[in-house]
Amino acid sequence: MTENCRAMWTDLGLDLEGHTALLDVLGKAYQDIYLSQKNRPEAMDYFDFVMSEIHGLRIMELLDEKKAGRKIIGSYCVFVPEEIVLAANATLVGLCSGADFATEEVEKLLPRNTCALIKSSFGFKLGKVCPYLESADMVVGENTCDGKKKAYESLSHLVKNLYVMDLPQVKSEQAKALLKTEYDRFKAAAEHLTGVTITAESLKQAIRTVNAKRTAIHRLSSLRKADPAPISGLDALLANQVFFYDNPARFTTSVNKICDELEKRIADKKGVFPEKAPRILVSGCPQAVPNWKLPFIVETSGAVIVGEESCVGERGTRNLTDESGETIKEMMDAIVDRYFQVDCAIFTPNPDRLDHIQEMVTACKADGVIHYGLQFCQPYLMESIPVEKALEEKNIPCLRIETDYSMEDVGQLKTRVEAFIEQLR
Ligand code: BJ8
Repeated sequence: MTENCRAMWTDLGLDLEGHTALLDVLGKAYQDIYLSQKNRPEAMDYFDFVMSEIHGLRIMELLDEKKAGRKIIGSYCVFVPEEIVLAANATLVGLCSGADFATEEVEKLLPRNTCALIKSSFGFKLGKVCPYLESADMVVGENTCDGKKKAYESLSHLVKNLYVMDLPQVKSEQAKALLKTEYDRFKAAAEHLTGVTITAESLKQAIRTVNAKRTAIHRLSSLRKADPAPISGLDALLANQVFFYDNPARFTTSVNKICDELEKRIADKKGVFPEKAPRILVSGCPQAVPNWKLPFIVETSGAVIVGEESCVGERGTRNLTDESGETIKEMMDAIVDRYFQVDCAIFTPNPDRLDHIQEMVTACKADGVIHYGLQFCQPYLMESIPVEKALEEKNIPCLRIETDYSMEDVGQLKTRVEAFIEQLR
């Protein structure tokens, strides 16, 4: 840790002791989980570097952007449109985290039986350990699940620049009109924050930039269809996680570089796991950095994860925004069309998600599905039962797990995952 970083974190108001403890745990987990993998693509070096500097160089870059007049907007959900943020001359960063922190303090503000994702957002704020949150000029909360929307009421007392976006919960024309109204309101708020008026040119460029990011991820996903799998699920998940932090153009180049390497590996029939290793699709709640618990268990038990039906994965990146619009109105409509297809479990009914899971099983050539539900996440836990039923009807094995960010259940999970993998063999 350089002196420059320490000074930067102090200026941001971080608690240095707590932050150092967090980085130590993160560094150790990364070493044990990621760097211990064999036969990784060389291009993953870039992602190793990003992770080693995730609270260092990347934060310096963001602060440099701020000095140059750009604004930083933080978000907790894939419904916050990066296209609008970029077009308003701001940078979007993801704020969800995948580790428990300051739990005792958190439970003074939130019920114990709140999902780990929400609790960790509070923990990172209360413990003053997130430089992204502290750099953000605006933090966007969204009315999605009940847990999040009520939590933002409390978060508004801790984060002075919180902006709450309303979101529909059904897929009707009125609901789409609500999304449109909310995206127009967000566009105005982003313009107000940055002092920059979005133009047709800036919006078009922003749509292209975000589409390029998503297209690179699509390319990566389709290469994971190969057997033997050319990349581990852990590494692919990491790319999907870094999607929320990195400079968009650099991210796109880096993912494409991995893909170039994977194409060669596939041609040489080179994989990270032996041919015919059981292939698993993970479906359910988002897995934010450093929540690598499930893929680590799966991939140290002899199976490979070949896709993530998740917001840190396919659900977040599946659709592109139509680039053909010429006016701001046409492009804003295209953005609404694109995001309205996101099949988060907060929607009712939500049949598209069932279809998408089955489509992904076929596309990824998965042998089975693990439904990943965070404890106390009603939307995804509720949907896990119809998901399992629909898969069983098609003779696709499914394992439903419910867990949190702690390591207490690792042994028990490993036993269940190993038994499931045996069944797939
Ligand atoms: S679009 S999945 S990113 S809301 S795990 S907080 S649902 S209780 S994260 Fe999400 Fe947007 Fe939907 Fe995607 Fe609530 Fe469940 Fe917790 Fe969750």
